[in-house]
Amino acid sequence: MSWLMFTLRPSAVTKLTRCYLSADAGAGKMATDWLSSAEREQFLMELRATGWMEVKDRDALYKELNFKTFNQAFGFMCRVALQAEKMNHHPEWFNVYNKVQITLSTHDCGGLSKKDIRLAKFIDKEMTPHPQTQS
Ligand code: H2B
Repeated sequence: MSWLMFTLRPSAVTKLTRCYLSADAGAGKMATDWLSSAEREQFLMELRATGWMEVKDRDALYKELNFKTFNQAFGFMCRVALQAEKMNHHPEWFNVYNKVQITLSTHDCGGLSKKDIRLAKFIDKEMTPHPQTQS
């Protein structure tokens, strides 16, 4: 592994390091965001089942969400934005009226990481109607 560090450009090494290990200062624990190929296949299978698609020519996930109203779309975006801030991991998204188009990828890694999976699953949970609102 050490030879790899000397053959890669410093910026690439920084990116790889940032991607592979992200220190969670609050809990003082080191968490790896790196996806193993087995984890990647499993998570992508789960997310495809809920409408996520892999982006062509880029290691990223894409999903299009339609809401009844702009208010519902924007309220959803507010909730996801708060979660993104909490995770320090942000979506690339576009909103027109009741439609939200979301792309997830980890810029520090140049591709998908566990953070994208976590945020995608949070988004899917936000889309599931809560029992008390099913009136
Ligand atoms: N969001 C995403 N999608 N990828 C990142 O690599 C990323 C991010 N990095 N949000 C964070 C912010 C980084 O730029 C800041 C400096 O911690």
